[in-house]
Amino acid sequence: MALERTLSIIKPDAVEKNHAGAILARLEAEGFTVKAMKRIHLTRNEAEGFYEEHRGRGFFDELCAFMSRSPIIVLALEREDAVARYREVIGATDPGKAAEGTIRKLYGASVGENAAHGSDKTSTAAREIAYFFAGYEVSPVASASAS
Ligand code: DAT
Ligand code: MG
Repeated sequence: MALERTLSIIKPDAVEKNHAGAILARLEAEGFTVKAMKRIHLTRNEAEGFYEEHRGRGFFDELCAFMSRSPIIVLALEREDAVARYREVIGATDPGKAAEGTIRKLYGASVGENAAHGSDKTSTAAREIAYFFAGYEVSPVASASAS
């Protein structure tokens, strides 16, 4: 299996409830390495740009209002099979349907406020990492084992 990267967001609800540290510790315990990280407060336009693929869907306005209501923590994470493994660790989109022990089950309140974001495939991960991080902010892939 290939070493991959994925984009993780600890969403406003989880940051507001001071769950960011527990979530980061869990991700490290699951074998993810932090390649870039920052805390930012998105504007409404920035949230809409990130979720552009969902524009026009019924939950789009609610989603972008939520994602821009308070700060988030954004991470570029690396491990073997990172995209799929990360989505297993966060669990299903709806916390009510997420498996026991997953991050969304533990920390999410509803399908809208579900504590964490994860890229859905490697091509999406590359776009999402580039959306939040300039090249110099992310450890180069080629030297990943040395950094
Ligand atoms: P995921 O975040 O699991 O990739 P998604 O890409 O389908 O899920 O949707 C992006 C986010 O939009 C999701 O994390 C929460 C919100 N969302 C999705 N479906 C929703 C719904 N039916 N009602 C409210 N919010 C929803
Ligand atoms: Mg998605």
